[in-house]
Amino acid sequence: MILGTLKRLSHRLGVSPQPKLQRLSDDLVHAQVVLCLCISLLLASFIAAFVTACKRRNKSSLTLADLSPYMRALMFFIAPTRVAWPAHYVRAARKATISRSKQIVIDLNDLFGDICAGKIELRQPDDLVDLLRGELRVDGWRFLVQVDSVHCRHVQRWLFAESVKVQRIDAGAALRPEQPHVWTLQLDSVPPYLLESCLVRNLSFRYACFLEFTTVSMNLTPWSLAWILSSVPFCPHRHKSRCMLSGPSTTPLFATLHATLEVLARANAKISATHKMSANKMSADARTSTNKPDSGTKTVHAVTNISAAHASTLLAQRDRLHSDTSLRTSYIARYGIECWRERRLIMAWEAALLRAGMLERWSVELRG
Ligand SMILES: *[C@@H]1O[C@H](CO)[C@@H](O)[C@H](O)[C@H]1NC(C)=O
Ligand SMILES: CC(=O)N[C@H]1CO[C@H](CO)[C@@H](O)[C@@H]1O
Repeated sequence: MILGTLKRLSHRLGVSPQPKLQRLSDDLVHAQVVLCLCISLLLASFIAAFVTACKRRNKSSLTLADLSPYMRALMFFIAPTRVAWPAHYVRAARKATISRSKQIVIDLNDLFGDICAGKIELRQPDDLVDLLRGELRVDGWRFLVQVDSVHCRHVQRWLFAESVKVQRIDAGAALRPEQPHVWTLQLDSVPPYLLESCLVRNLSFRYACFLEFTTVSMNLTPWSLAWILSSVPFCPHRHKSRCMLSGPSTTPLFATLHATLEVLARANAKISATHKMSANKMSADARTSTNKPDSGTKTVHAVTNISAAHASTLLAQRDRLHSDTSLRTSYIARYGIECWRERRLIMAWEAALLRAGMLERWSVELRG
């Protein structure tokens, strides 16, 4: 524009533009042409890229052969029970293949839902140990478990509801099969604020007994992914409330060995105090009695980490539920096949958590 005005001005003045000015205008025109060329080249390459992207998307036509490395790795962990995989596995395979992430992301809810519905099966419950540790790798593919925010909110809501609910003591007690005169008290479903009174009442009468309970490992931070995965056996699940005798319990999520032993010490002190009182009364009533009344308190004889043994017990029960025909038939008749599948999965899950060190099972041996 400036050049144009200059030219017009010089024309009107009857002077030809100076050669220097002429060269300047030529250079400018040259630069403009180069710029135009650059822009059109850029545009062209953009269009080309867009078209290829579109083509690739149209061709979500990744062939089965393209997906097969993913599917082969996935098949190592789970097996479809029907001819076709549920659609979301194929979608995930496509996504991972396009992004070349080499990751197989397993959604917790999908996994439980598909197994309960009988669409897929675990190949080896043992693989859950590595999966939960985040160490399951097949052919360079890494398996990850994912928990969505909906599941976390469910757990939060359940914890809150349990914390305001008035609970009853539900201490399961059973004779030990290997020592038929010794009792084991299962503390997992005793709410923390009732634990002390439960121990006072139950221990006063028993000479020797074992306390057993599960805790989440101290190494896990509450609400971390590992913690949420560890809470699965205790949370209410699809069919769990119907098919479990003891029902879901929040106690193991916050119990620690240390805190439980402290409560035990307080319970012991109370038992000892009541015994002293009754002993005093007795000796006042009958001074002739020479029998020294027993103090009633218990001493901790041993504290044992029984995680590995408990995991084996769970796996054995899981196998029995599968291979013992009469047990299987009656279980399925009573609770339904989906519940049966879920129960077996949760047993395998809990055993894997114990073996991965995410849950711990403790046994405290008490002697009078
Ligand atoms: C308890 O035993 C399990 C399995 O043997 C082990 O992974 C875990 O680290 C042990 N926990 C403690 C606190 O010793
Ligand atoms: C086995 C046993 O005696 N369990 C008892 C423990 O204490 C609670 C609370 O009193 C009882 O309900 C259980 O029966």
